[in-house]
Order: sequence, then C-alpha cells, then structure tokens
Amino acid sequence: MTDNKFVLSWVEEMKALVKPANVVWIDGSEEQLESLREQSCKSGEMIRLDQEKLPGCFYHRTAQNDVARVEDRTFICAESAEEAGPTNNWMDPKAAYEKLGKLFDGSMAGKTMYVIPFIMGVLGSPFSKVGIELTDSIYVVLNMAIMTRVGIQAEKQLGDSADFTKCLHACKDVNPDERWIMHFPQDNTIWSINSAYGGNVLLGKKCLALRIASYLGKKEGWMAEHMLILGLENPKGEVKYIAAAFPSACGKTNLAMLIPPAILKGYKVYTVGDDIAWIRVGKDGRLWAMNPEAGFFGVAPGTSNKTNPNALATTMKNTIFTNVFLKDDNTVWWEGMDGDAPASGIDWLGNPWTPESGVKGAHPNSRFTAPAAQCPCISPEFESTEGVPLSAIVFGGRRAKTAPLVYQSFNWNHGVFMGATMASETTAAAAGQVGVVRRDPMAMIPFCGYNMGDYFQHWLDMGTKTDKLPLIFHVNWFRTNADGKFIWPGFGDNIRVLNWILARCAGEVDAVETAIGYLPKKEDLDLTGLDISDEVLDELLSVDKEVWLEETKGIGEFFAKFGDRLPKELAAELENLKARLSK
Ligand code: OXD
Ligand code: MN
Repeated sequence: MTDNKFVLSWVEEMKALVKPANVVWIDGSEEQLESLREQSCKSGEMIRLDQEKLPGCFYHRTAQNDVARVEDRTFICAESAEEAGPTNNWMDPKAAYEKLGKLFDGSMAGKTMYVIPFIMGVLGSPFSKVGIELTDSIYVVLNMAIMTRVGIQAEKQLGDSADFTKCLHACKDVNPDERWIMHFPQDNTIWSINSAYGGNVLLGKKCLALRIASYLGKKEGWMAEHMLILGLENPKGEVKYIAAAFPSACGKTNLAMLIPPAILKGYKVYTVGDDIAWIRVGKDGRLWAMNPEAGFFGVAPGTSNKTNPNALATTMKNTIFTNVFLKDDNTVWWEGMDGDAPASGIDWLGNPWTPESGVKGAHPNSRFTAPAAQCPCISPEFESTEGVPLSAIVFGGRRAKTAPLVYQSFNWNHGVFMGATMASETTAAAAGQVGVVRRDPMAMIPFCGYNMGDYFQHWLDMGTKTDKLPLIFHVNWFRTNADGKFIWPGFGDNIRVLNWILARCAGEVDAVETAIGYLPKKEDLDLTGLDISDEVLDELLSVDKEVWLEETKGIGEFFAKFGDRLPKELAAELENLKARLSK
C-alpha cells in the first residue's frame, strides 16, 4: 500500500461513499492474482478452462443486458456543453456527481473494494500516466492486470505526485437504466456504475487512454488516438512504423498482426499496439508513438488461423475469454473459428447449444483479454520508453464506392481534413448498395474527451510543431463491384498497400495527382503472385467525381455541426476539394 497522501485521502473519501466491508490493495504479485482467480472460480464469477489445452485461461459471462460499450450512457462532464461539443453527451459536473453520488452511496456494502494502481504506458517512461481504479469486481482486477501494468510498479511510477486519474467503478446491480459512464476531464476523474462489461469498466482503456488522455493531450501538447501501431520490416532489414485509425469492425487487430503472403519474401510486420496510440514530438522532431496498453481486448468471433493466426496464438494461455462459447471439453469456440462448429456445448448465455439451436454460440462482441507480450509478432520496441518513430499515419473506413484503395494527402492540413471526414458505411455495402454513411473522424467519435472542433484544431496545431511530420494516407479495403463483392483481397495482401505507403515516405516512387490526393501509379503497386485483372485495379484506383461531389455535401453537413469551432483551415480544405472536383 502506498504512502502517497493524495491517493490515500482520495481512497478514504471514496470508501466513505461506497462503504465496502473491506479494502484490498492490488500489489500486482502472481500470488495475489492467483488467489483472486481461485476466489472468482469458487464464487462462479469465472470458470477455469482446461489447463492443459489452455494454461492460465479463464471463462466469464456478463449479464445479457451488459455486452457492449454504451455510447448513449457515456458522458463528458466538462464545464459546459460547449466544451464537450456536439458529438458528446454532456452533463453538468455538479449534477453528475450528485446523481452518481446517490447511486454509489453504499454500493459496495458487504463487498470488497479493490484498489488497483495502474500505469498506462511503459514502466519508467516519462510519457506514461498513472491511474487508480477502485472496483468491486475481481473480473475487473484480473482484466486490468492483463491490459495495464498494475500494482507496486504503478505506485512507484506515481511517487508522491497528485497527478493520477481517479477511477471509480461499481457493478452495483448492472441495471441498464441506471448505467452511467461519466468522465470529468477537468478533475481527471472517471465514474462508472451498473456495468461489468470491459469497455465500460476497464477504465484505463477507452475512458482514460482515449477520452481523458485526449483532453490531457490537448492541454499538454500531445495526442491520444484510436490507432494501431505496427512496424514493417523490408527485405533490407529496415523497420518503419505506421499508425492507423479505423472505426470499429474494420479489422484493426488483423492489420496490426498482418502476415505477408509467402511470395513476398523478406517482409515482416511487428505489432506495437492494436487499439490506442499516444503520440508526441520526439527529441529528433519526428512524431513518436507509444501503445499505452499491455494487452489486447479483442473481438473473438471471426478470429481464426485464416484471418489472424497471431491473435489466435496470443490467446492460447493466460487469457480471459468473455461471452464466447464453452465447449464440452472445457475449451472455447466462437463463430468464424477454423473447422466445424462443435456438436454441443454451452452458449454465451449459459444455455445448452447445438449447431441446430438457431442462435449464435458466442456473442458477436465476445472478447479475449490476452497479454500483448504473448503475441508471436510483438515488436521488440513494445517496451520502449520512447515509443517508435512514425513514418506514416493512415486513416481508413469501409466505403463501397467512394474511396480508392489508397491515396495520400497533399500536405498535413489536407491529411487532417482526410481524417476529419473519415466515414464508414453500414454493411448494406456488402449487399451491393451503398450503405448508410456514419462519419467517424479519426475513429474518435465515441472517444474524444472534448469538443471535436477543438480536437481538429489540435491536429492542425501539431502540424506546426515540427517539419519532420509523418505523411498521411487514406486506405479502403472494402471497395465493391457492381455485384456488391469485395474486389480487394485484404488481410495479408494489405501489405502491398503499406509497402507503397512506405515507398512514398522514402521518396522512392512517384504518384498520380487527382482531385482527392496522390494515388499510386499502377506499376508501383507490387502485385506479385496476386490474381487481379487490370480492370479491377482500375476500379480500385478510380475516383468518381460525381460520387465525390455528393460526398462533399455530406462533409459540409457534418462540418456544420461544429459551428464556429470548426477550424477555418478545414472549411478551406472542403472548398478546395470542391473546386478541384469541379475543374
Ligand atoms: C474497441 C472498440 O473495443 O473500438 O476497441 O469498440
Ligand atoms: Mn477500439
């Protein structure tokens, strides 16, 4: 237990509010974690899986009503609604503390309150942040011990400083009508109640490392982004780093762990992170990125030896599986795993299941929580206290027709515009129609902890801090033909696009200038061994001016939401785009 007086007095204050029967400080030792695992198996909260096939692995089910992040119940309690901006729910901080204070009052009566000191970022890095999470859930403790660096190391990193994020969580009765995830950026505080689902309760992740950190980054001159970070090694043995933002369900974890096709010899991808990047200007003027997390909280369904063997291998030990399917041999399964569905077992709701049951065995948002260090392609720089230097930033979305396979921005501000206008279509796109467009700037719509207009300004300001900026690109793996079929193979073949991106960064290849940005010359994409026709390639690299003029209307409507908080540079980028398209 720490002797930091700021931590001690806050813990005492919260204890007086939630009134637990006792308090346990998490020291991060294997002995303590093992005794908590024992306890949770005895109470039925967790099930120990077959320890020969899946050593150190556990199974957990959440309540049926508590299986995903709840954006409509997630609030940014900034000083004013204006500060939270048009893309966030807002509540006055005083009103929010009062409302939740009543719910938290006595919420841990008869229970244990666990105190989890944790680090977001690498131990010993000046860029890391410390949080303390108070929770009544052993499941939360055990997940936090995988996703973050917990215990005494965090207390040491904090020292006697008052600079830590105060995270309070209680499962209470998981009542969805009283479920609230509230952020108080000015107080560096997060309160979450009535949920036990990861994204709402592992408060280091989306709540701290994105919402609170984006606010701190704006204040302190750095960026917290919803981005994977990967290192790509070429046959000469050089490794270059790329950070990439995609909305949920666009294959971020798959890209972060990509395995190049065998025919492209000498290339290898190293994973630094699959979800979050903290980015700042390094001593050398380049932008350096660090993954603040220590584990992967990945979506299980669809993860297979075909789509992502590295992710699958990562989950073979020391992993917590949530809401997946429990097989009769006490191992796990989910839809989209290799091989046939099991003949029988127990579904995520706890009911007996067979392939004829007519319902899914695993919840579509069922998850694995696995230590990043176990990933076969984890980067040797994963524990670097400085992070890794970025050559490129990539934005992406799921667009049936609009966006070509890849294009490069003309400059930083145009790249910020590309990120600010990112969008994905609903999967109607797969059925051949252009689906409903959801704008999701930098994939941060659910995660920006302040007014997104100011966030755009912060991106523009970062561009003035150095002349060694990474280049900015946009990719789209989801282009479809007239029959609604995907025309780019995706997965491992995406490395062909990453290679072009890095060739552009190294100034090795020329490009075609179009109204929307620089596109590859066909001959500069290495398509060795890929069966793709010239017509398909033309389609992948086509820019339909009519479709894009339509797109500018949607962008204009979206930008209008921000009123005078929209940076004039972005309004100018839109006008420039329209002018180029009309030429
Ligand atoms: C996630 C998400 O869970 O983006 O990472 O929803
Ligand atoms: Mn995410």
